[in-house]
Amino acid sequence: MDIRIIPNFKMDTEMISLIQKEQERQRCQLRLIPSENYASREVLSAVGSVLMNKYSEGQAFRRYYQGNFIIDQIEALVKKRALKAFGLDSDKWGVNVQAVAGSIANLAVYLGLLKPGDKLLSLYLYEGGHLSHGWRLPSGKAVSFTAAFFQTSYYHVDLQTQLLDYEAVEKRALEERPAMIITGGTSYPREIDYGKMRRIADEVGALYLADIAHEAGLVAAGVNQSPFPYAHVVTMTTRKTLRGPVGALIFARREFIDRINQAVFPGLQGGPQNHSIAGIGVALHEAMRPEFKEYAVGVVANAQKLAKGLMSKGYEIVSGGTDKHLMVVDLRNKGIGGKEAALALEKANIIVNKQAVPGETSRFWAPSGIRLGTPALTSRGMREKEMEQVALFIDEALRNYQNVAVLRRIGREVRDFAFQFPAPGISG
Ligand code: DSN
Repeated sequence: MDIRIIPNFKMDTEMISLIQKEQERQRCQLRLIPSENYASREVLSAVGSVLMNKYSEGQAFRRYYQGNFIIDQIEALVKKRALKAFGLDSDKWGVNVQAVAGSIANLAVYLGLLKPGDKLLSLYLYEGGHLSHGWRLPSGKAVSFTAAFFQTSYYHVDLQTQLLDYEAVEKRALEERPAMIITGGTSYPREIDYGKMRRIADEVGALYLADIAHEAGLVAAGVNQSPFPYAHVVTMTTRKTLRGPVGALIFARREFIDRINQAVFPGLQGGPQNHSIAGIGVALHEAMRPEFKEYAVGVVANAQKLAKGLMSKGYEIVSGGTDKHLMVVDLRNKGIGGKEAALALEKANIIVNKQAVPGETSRFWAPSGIRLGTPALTSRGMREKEMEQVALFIDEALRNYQNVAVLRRIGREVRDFAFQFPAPGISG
């Protein structure tokens, strides 16, 4: 297969062979990790372009180095598209497009708006939060730098319903008196009541950060609720449901954006990744087309269908379903660990990740569940009918998780199945 986006890359046969193998893997496997997707050929072209040859520290039209006339126009265009994609008024909101990843975006928010030692309140990691929201091990050891520089505290889901209990969140906020309340993360499968979270933040005098890294594309398409009417700051990554490159966007109300810009550069980063910023711009352009709305509707319908298919086979889905693109399967009733399940599924060409579950009773590296999502499969044109088949593949593989011969046979069937659906950026 040709790597058309980098046509001069023909001499390093060792590297080109590895890239081709990864392309092939992405084409022949069912990729169910909810934070992954397929970027379009146009996004890949922007990211693989000469824009990465330029240094451009500073903000658009206010750079430290010369030669940024074109880069300035690119960054200004991406900012304009970012505000438009989320329906925001530029008099009220600013956006920073330079953070290289979601964790850095969140750190920039804390460094820009808080003082070291201030307290954060966020969702407990095992119930769907994120490392960059200030995770400490139960022993108290800080795992991320966020926890080293800021005090952290957590709110929880209700262990019966596995849903956020807003009264409990309010109680926790009143006890902890945080400087910032954070929502979002990596695996909470339900809509969040952003209005309630803002009211709780106001009650304790906290700022409210909504991290919508996972559901950014669903929010842009209007398929999931928007936090923008309520949050002071919204962060997101761009390579998940938004189908862009690695990168992040930080939206902040006008009074906060300058401090956040300063925290990104010179606070945390040097020259911005202009190629990724352009790729984000292309992805935002795609996300404003009517087909993207259809895509986002499909992502959620597929996730709901897949959850239903698995539940009909006796799998426990955390919170009983999903409002989004992802679900967490608690495997404790099946007598198989999340790690064994993920390794067995990989042998069958089905790629998921092991995942802690609410009320986790096992170790973090060998948790009790797996996490599945539909953004990548939906990008390949799979719909609800195909989700029935995907649920059958998963169930058969998990029932035979110790039988390598059966897993290999399922793997061949999965490969034939996957090949029927073009992979954007590779075969589409
Ligand atoms: N790695 C991302 C995810 O899979 O959700 C979060 O950083």
